[in-house]
Amino acid sequence: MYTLYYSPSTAALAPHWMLIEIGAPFELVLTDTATGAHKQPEYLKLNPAGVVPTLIVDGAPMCESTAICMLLAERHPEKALAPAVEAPERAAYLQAMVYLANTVLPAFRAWFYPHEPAGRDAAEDAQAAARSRIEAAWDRIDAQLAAGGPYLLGEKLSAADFMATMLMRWSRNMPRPATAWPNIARYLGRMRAMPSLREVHAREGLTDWIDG
Ligand SMILES: N[C@@H](CCC(=O)N[C@@H](CS)C(=O)NCC(=O)O)C(=O)O
Repeated sequence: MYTLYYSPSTAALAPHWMLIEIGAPFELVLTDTATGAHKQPEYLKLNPAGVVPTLIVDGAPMCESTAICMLLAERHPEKALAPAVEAPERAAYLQAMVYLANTVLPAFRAWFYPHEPAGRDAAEDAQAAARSRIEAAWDRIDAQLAAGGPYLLGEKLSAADFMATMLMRWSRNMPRPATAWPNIARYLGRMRAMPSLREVHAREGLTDWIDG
């Protein structure tokens, strides 16, 4: 049994979606970032950075959306959402997860919280820089999909697709959303056809983007 602390449409979406896809029993606890619930002392004991998501695994809190997705894939190997250690796709999988966590996700953090990198006076420049980093990521992923889709790792769906789709969704109101890249648009058409993605939208009360 897992417990996921989440707020709608945030970095909790990929772990939430994976839990549904896996079919694991879990409890969902709304930690609404709009009301500051993620900064309350009780929650900070679980997640000292005061961000969502947090997953309780066997009674212990775990933070970082990408790591949570990797752990869920490992704990439910029957769902084959991560290549085995000896599989040829393993290196590409690790590379994709770290790239999404280390390059793409922080660029979105700077896009949505542009005062963080260098203060409010530099927010406009920080957001412009974040936008170009995000678009560079779409260039790279679009080329990767063109070279060998239909999923990020090729033939097999993996946890990387849950993270990537969540991040692509976050670009929906940007000047050039990820869907402006043709191979990504085709990829998202396939991901949007997954019933579990529709289900996580419904459970989080999200009505935009899922239908294109
Ligand atoms: N690296 C963290 C980032 C989490 C994060 O930035 N979450 C955002 C929502 S997407 C949040 O909690 N924002 C509220 C805040 O920072 O006050 C992860 O991947 O879990």
